[in-house]
Amino acid sequence: MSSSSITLYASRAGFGITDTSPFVIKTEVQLKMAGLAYDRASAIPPQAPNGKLPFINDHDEVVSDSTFIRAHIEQKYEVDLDEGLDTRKRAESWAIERLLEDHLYFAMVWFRWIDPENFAKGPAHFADSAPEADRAQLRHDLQARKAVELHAQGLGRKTPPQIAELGKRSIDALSQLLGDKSYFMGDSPSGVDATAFGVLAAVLTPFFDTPLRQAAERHPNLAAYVDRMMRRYYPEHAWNP
Ligand SMILES: N[C@@H](CCC(=O)N[C@@H](CS)C(=O)NCC(=O)O)C(=O)O
Repeated sequence: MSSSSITLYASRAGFGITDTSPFVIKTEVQLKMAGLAYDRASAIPPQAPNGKLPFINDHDEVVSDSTFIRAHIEQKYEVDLDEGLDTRKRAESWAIERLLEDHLYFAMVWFRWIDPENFAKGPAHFADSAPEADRAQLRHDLQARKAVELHAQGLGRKTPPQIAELGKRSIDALSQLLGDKSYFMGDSPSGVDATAFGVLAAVLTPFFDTPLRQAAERHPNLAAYVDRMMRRYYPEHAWNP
């Protein structure tokens, strides 16, 4: 039994960021925004009820999927992570979240998992704890599963320059939408910032060399935003882009 009675089942810190999964970062930041105490436990996707991280156990109630976890904590603990936002701003937040989670995330995943150099320095190491004799096959299987997922999603059917071009358009749009504000919806952070931070930190981490990172680095407001969010929610983390 955890000391706080909410356990966040996360991946782990890595690739220069506080968790290798942007969705885990989103949920962790939203727990922090809600002011809820929680413990972190490392898990792997097959342990999750829906096969994906994150999930939480809140006093023996298990909730999976970052969006449903947010809805659960807002309802149960009577917090509104979009407090002060009107219906238009809430709609914009949802649209930005979809851009991040259903588009830019997958472009980031492609350059992390399918690009051979990035795969070798990053996700290939997920197999390191397997017996040495099994590692090569496990690495192959992990990458092949991601390729199937990206093919089904659609981006995996495109060429690397096309994936870069589409991802860049999302990055350019995010830079415009943020503008000179401190946070996406204004002077204070709201729910969408947890999502934006998770995906943009994964894009901007210096750990991987990708055209998406280059595109994001051309927007000083995005780099400053990730720095701002990192300092606010993970002041202990050494973020060195
Ligand atoms: N819609 C889910 C997406 C979560 C997700 O895609 N998690 C990834 C890690 S970033 C995962 O666990 N993938 C494992 C897999 O697909 O096998 C959410 O919002 O929580």
